Amino acid sequence: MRNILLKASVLAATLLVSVSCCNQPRETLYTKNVQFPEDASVETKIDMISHLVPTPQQLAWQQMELTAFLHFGINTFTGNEWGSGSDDPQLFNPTELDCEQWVRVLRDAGFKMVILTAKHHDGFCLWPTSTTEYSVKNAAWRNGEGDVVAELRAACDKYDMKFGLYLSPWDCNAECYGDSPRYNQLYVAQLTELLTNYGEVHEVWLDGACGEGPNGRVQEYDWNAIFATVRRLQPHAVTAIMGDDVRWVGNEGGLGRDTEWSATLIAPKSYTDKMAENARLGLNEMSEDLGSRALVAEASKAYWYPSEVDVSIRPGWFFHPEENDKVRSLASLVDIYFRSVGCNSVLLLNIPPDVRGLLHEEDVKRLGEFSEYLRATFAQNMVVKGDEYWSSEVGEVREYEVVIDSVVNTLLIQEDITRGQRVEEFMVELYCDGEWHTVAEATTIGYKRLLRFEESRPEKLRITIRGARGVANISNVGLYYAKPL
Ligand code: FUL
Repeated sequence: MRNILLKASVLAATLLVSVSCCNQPRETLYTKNVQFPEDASVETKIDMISHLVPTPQQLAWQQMELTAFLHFGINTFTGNEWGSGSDDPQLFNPTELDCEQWVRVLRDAGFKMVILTAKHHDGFCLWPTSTTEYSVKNAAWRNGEGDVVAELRAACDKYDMKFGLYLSPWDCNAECYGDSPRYNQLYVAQLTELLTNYGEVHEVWLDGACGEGPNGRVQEYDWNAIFATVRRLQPHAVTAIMGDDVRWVGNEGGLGRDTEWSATLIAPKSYTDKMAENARLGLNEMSEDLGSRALVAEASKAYWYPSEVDVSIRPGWFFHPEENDKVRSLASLVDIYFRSVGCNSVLLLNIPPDVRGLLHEEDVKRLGEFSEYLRATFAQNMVVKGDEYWSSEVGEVREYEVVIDSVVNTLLIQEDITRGQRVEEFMVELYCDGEWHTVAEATTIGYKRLLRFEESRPEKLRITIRGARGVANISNVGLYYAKPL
């Protein structure tokens, strides 16, 4: 009997799958980038960009939502933001370094990954590299026997935290900086050490800062060799900023765009042969519009290049004791969350360890408040069946029941980006006191969109997809109450 029942349920499941397959014609998806045919019409290009999807690692990265940045190095001990490369390495001497404290605090606050400045622009290396003497090997700390990268790695393993690295291309200490081939070799050797000896690395963060070497020589980076090294040694890592998986949002103030396309027309800066096309389209990371129909019409190629919002919890990136009373308020952190995670971006929040080698009490306290606020806000979705998948034609409207007597002021909506980012415009209405009220009108959704509005006690919610590139796939809709701060 059990066997017959089992067979019957397997058959039913198979039929269901095939029915939904028959209903939906097979779609061709383009992973990470798509080249438009030369003679493609605007409609064809729009259709193609609507089928542009992330790689599995870009998707996993987006789903993490919260990453912590850890600026720590010689600057922590000199008070500088940008070191000159000539500070005595002996100065690096945290008295109570405890990477487990960092990771425990960050994990409890909801962060899924940490990124450490293994080397900042000053060139000081937090691991005992064989490529330079300017490292922890020559620090007072543990008589030169320490390795911050290894300690953080071990802490991440212990607390199940993903691990990422920042390795500044600009290096004020390296004597060969500006002697391009020699420095490129040194840089690739440093990357090789980091990506070989410290387990799995999930994000490699390479910024675009580029100073002059000794005698005014300008360094030309060999991005092809650099990214080939990352792909070879850590094929599952995403590469950020100069890399082609994760895009800098364009400011350091925590401000994502209202209209934030992950399916963009901007080529990553390390694609040097594409810079003429960026210039022709008038695009840089700061441009307001990176994905409109007008740009699609002009472009020859599109990129899945989602935004990361990097911002510090303090005025500086590195720890400065005089900023202990300038840690961002809870209201500021929450605003940043709504403007980053709530605007189709990942939040990369910097929390710099102090001279003891600990996350400072003020920052720890604020992170606790932040995570408690998010937990309380998003504890219960007040929309009934908000996670029912909805494939919507343009102009379609969907009504949802709301849990009786709930007071709400925040909408959450998500697109299934594994089928592309498509929504261009949508409207949110609430049914209260016998009438529909428009509470929000917005443009893009992407992985996640959060919208705040006045406190209401609705019976029903209505979403209208006013504009989209083909069928929009909405995977989740929610209503919540975010306590005003
Ligand atoms: C920039 C650097 O110049 C800053 O010091 C900081 O590291 C920031 C995250 O990236 O390019």
